[in-house]
Amino acid sequence: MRLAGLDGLPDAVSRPGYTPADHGIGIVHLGLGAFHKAHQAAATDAALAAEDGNWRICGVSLRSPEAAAQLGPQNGFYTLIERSAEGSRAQVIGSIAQALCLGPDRAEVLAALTAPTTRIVSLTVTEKGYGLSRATGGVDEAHPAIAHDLAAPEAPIGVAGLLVWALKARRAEGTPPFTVLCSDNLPENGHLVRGLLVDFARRTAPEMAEFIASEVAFPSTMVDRITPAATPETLAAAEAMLGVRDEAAVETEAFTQWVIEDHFPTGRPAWEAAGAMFVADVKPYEEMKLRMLNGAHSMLAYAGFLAGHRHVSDVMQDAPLAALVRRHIVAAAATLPPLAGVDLAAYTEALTVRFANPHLRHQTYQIAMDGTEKLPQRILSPTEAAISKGHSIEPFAFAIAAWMRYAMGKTEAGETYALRDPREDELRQLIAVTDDTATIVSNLMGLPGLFPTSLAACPDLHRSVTSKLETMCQNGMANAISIEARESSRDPGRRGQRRESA
Ligand code: CS2
Repeated sequence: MRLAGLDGLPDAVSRPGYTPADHGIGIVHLGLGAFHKAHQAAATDAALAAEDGNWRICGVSLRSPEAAAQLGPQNGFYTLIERSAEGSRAQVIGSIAQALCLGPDRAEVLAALTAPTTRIVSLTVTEKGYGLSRATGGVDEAHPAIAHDLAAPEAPIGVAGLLVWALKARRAEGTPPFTVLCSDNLPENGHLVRGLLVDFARRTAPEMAEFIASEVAFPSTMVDRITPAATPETLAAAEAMLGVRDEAAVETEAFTQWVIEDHFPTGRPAWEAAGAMFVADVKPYEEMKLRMLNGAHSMLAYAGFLAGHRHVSDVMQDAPLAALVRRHIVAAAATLPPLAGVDLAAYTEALTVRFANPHLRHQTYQIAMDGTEKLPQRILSPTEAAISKGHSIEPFAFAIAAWMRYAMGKTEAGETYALRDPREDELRQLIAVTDDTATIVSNLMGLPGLFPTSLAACPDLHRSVTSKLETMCQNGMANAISIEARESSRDPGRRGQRRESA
């Protein structure tokens, strides 16, 4: 038996506090993955229970048919399992009305994007899904979907192409534009996506560029909920809790946070019901989360993976590495301006507890993917801030060196692994041409569009990263972690202040 409705579920399983079929679709979501199911779809479920409205979701995968195949036969229903020290809680979510895959369901996807009832198009397509050039803020012409859509703007397959096409079609029909809500871990994500769409329009539908810049709303948001990829164990756990099979179940932590700029000219669900916070400027919250949570996540993923830790919770059991995680979060916090109402020390403590959650099987290898897309906002931007404030660069240099060691693509036992990074080939080539660590560091720091010039040309950073990478390569990651943790505890001055080195 497979989950397909709400009848007959055990009492311990919570179910929607509204009748899903009574609510129409108001949101098209691109990127129908685990994170969306654990975060925005769950928040929309709470909003629908709190306030009437046609805000159910048409979920779309741009490439993989998997999510639609899982959710379709279940009428969009799936189980969200929350895992915390208090135990596991299962909830069936009813906010997804339709699940599509662009390839086979193209006509339905285009119809949903142009429907006057669609008032929000939200996005979680991962950092690399946009085809954004960080150097220009416009499109990256080499990105496969961008290249395709620039050549064939009438048959789009990527985010920029689809949204510009849909906004143009709506305008021609006299339908107001939808609000574009980017929920990926990018700094000022609304602003970035606006720049992407305006540039794409300039090249393919110039009359739309000014319209998009001035008439379409792109509220920025900070989203937070640690959500591992679902595994066969997730599905088995859901089956044990529900008594029926659920191919779309997902598990997550109890914590959830959503900070949003309240700029939705055509309305929005009552996401406050799920604890969402509406603010005028989301940037300080985004910076806090990207630098403290995601920056530490990336560092612990590279170092932890190579030290043999499969899960984030295993990392937090490794005392020297856990000390470095804490050092990283504290150093990242020191780069931030004070934020009214937010206690960064308490946030630091909460993060270490969340990372240590033994009930969540969050793989270091999952977080380690797409390093070239994640490093700028997570590690490099706080490194620049630390330098300009005269703080120690050691925590950031350690994170950068760990990423470089990871980019070598081989464990200490000699096993190769896929980097799962869009620039994997370039990285491998830059590393393969030499055995000299300092040259590897120069090569990787010189990768076009990755390190800002201020960092690529910083001798202190180069020296520190080289020395740490040498230790990692020669002594192994576990020893490098112990050495780093020992040095940092012996020399607390290095934590807050930059050494007066040559
Ligand atoms: C993680 C994030 O995979 C990653 O890169 O750092 O997905 C992280 O779990 C979320 O941003 C938490 O909100």
